[in-house]
Amino acid sequence: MHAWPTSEVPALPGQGLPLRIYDTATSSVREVVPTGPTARLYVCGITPYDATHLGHAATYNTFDLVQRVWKDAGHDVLYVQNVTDVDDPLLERAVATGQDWTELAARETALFREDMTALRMLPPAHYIGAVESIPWIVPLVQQLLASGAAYEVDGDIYFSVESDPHFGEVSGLTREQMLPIFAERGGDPERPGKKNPLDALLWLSARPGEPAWDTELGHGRPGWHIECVAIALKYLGMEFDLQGGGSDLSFPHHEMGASHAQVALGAHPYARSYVHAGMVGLDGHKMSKSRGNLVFVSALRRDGIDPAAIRLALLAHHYRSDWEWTADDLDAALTRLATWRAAVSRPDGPSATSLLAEIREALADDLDAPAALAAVDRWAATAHADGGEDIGAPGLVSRAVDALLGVAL
Ligand code: 5CA
Ligand code: ZN
Repeated sequence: MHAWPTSEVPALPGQGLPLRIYDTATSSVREVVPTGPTARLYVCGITPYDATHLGHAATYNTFDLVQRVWKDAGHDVLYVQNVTDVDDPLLERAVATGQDWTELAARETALFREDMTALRMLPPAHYIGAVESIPWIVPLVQQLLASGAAYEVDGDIYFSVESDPHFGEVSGLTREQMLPIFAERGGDPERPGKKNPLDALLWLSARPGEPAWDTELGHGRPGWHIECVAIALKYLGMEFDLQGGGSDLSFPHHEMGASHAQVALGAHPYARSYVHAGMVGLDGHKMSKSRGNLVFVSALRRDGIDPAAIRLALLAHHYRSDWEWTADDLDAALTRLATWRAAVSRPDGPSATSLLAEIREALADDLDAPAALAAVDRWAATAHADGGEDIGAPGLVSRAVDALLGVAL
């Protein structure tokens, strides 16, 4: 699949700081310094059955900041993202609305690309669909079967969680905590014939009326977790630097993915860090396609809202906190954007050297975007009040805000 066009990242003087970020697996803020010159990042992509909402945008904004901090610290970034373009929720929506599932997926993926472009999210180098990844999924499942880590239940294939001594290390949940979450998030703990209720589906044999592919595993389609594993291993290999997604993916998705890979390759760990963004809510509930309480990025754009303001509204919340979208978020962002634009439009301003250092420090400190915004606010307030002597300052601020926060002033 093709991704979306890139936004130039302006060059900045000096160099950024190493990224410290909260790793779910160790429950701690740690320096995640890439092992080589190229940082390897996998971020779970959308299931394209509805338009991009602000919760998705907040999560992708988080990992866009990760890339910007790494680049500023002198790394290249190899970024991979998937599209879950065949899975139950997509097929169910297609049937419910009388659409062809491939057309639904293609249309929503196209809209996602437009939204990401408008929000200046840096594109992945490899943007890969589940369907495209079937040829890499099949040998992985075969490997798991051969080693006894996978087994059949009525023609479907399951992963045995007991085959991985590290199972549970990503989310840190107990079995009692896992069980209800597994059932809520696509798992089937009650299915008869499974060795362990938590065992996850690797391969689903063909169901009437559903798409299926002819492979060495039989006629069927892949499970969800193995899709991301196959794509990540193909393009990044084991021990890549960071696996990202929203907090609803820590279990079971990232836990299972790590176990699938660790057992199939006999190596550990799958990713060097697991980073999760908080959930954005609306009217008291997590924004979700299934609940339908959504604010779409594309709807805001259609209403003429500047995407830079949408992005500033996201940046005003720390990525790890859960928060509720309200109309005030957008009003505050629009005011801030106008203030910043006026300040960088002046012929000169107060020196911005320390501001650049403050933005870098804030972002390197567990992506503290709200602190970075506050630093720019302070500079803009001084620029309005006193003007300044530095003719390079407005240009430096607009380049720094663009390069580090993805906001074009
Ligand atoms: N295709 C899978 C990942 S492989 C999937 O979870 N797709 S999704 O469309 O449901 O979600 C895409 C990303 O947005 C995931 O990282 C998910 O955690 C995140 N996300 C979904 N809803 C919210 C929300 N309300 N707030 C923040 N992030 C969200
Ligand atoms: Zn995923």
